[in-house]
Amino acid sequence: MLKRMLRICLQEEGHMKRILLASTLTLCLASTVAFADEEGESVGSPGDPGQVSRTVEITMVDNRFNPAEVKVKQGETIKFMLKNSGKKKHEMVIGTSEEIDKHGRMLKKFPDMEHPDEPNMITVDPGKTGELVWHFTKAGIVDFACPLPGHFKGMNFPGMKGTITVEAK
Ligand SMILES: [Cu+2]
Repeated sequence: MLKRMLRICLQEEGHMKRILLASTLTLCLASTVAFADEEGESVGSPGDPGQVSRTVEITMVDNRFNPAEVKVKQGETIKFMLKNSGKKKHEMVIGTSEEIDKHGRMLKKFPDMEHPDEPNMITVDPGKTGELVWHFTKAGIVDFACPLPGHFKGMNFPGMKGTITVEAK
């Protein structure tokens, strides 16, 4: 997984070179380490589409998720069906609040960045539906948000975000 994340980071670095931003690799490596650390800890891991326990539908509007609170059980693999009913592009990123905040800061710095989809996130264009499969391995609270600039200011502020409560087995 770390290898894959590094490869994605290097791809991102390729995009960045065009706009000559020397700080990118540092930023990118910082977020790679965060994701690797969290894997297997509180947020869970990318889900196997062949092992889906059930589907949860979430509608994205400008700018919130409906519902914004989801309950799952520990051990479940959930297929999130994200329907974008808004007029703007939206994302869903699953992670710890620190990771989501970091992702948001990066998007704020590089708003036009075309980043490849990572396993914990999905970008959905207006009128489209996207899928994100995630395996919830540990009981607790997992956060999600749309970190696009203007949609979200940080996990401690109101905005396009929600929580997934993972109930213990
Ligand atoms: Cu959004």
